[in-house]
Amino acid sequence: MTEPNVLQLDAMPDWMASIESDDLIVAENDHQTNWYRSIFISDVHLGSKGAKAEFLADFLKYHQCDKLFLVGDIIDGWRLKKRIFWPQTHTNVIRRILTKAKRGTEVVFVTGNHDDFLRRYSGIDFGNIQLTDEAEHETLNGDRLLVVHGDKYDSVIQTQKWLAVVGDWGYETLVVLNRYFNRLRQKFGMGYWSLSAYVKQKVKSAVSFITAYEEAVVKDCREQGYDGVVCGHIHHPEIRKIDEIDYYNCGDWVESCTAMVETASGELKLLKWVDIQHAQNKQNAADGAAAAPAANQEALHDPT
Ligand SMILES: [Mn+2]
Repeated sequence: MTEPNVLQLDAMPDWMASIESDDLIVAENDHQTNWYRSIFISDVHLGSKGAKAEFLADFLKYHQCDKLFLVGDIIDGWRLKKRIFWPQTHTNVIRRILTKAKRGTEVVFVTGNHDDFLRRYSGIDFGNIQLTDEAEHETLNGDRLLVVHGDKYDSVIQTQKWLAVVGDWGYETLVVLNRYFNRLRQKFGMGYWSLSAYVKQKVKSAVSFITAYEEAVVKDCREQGYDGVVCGHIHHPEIRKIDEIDYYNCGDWVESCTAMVETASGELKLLKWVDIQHAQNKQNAADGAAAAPAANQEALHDPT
């Protein structure tokens, strides 16, 4: 792998300067929000076409937390180096995160391999946003969790390399197919469904890789004396107890669109955007509102 180039910004982008007068704050206050002790999100891949940025922006709007962990591959620096792709929806995700930080959420940005251009800045703490390669989180029940993206475990796995698996079943093609497939579903008024995640589950080589990966993560976690681990990287959301160690994988916002949350009572659980979307659509229908487009929940009623 070649040495990553540092992304250079000539000036502060307009959207950063305009956070002070953020209209999103008003929008958020107008709606019911779900509060969590902490939220963990990974593998958003902003800057790539596969990123479901609209979904995530919507999720961040309706879910609040004391601590937000970005568990790596939030920005796809690899993709951006090849070609600049940055639509407004991707900016909206960044704005939502910065707005949260500004309003008191502690944001911990754990770097991943696709945003490894940030790793040279690890340790920097600006305001409510901290940049790091690894973090620790203590749950309400006192469990110590290692928070790490997880790409470093690729090299530990003997059987197969992740990239080899990815090459195997034409991952890129699947992600593109998935996009068209869901556009079609949307046309027919159907909700989002991940074709690529489905296919991945059916491919044996991918399954054996995932198992080996999980074991490698848990082994390191135990050696370091943690009770559990929160990671991402393999785009496979999961909650599992492996030999007394809690394994939490946040999933991703390219296929599965999932987030790991710690509830007010200290329990970790997986939220699926698909479920949230269905609940919102149901609510909209019950309110007699016109069917809202899949990623536009602006019409959601004030639930008070
Ligand atoms: Mn990764």
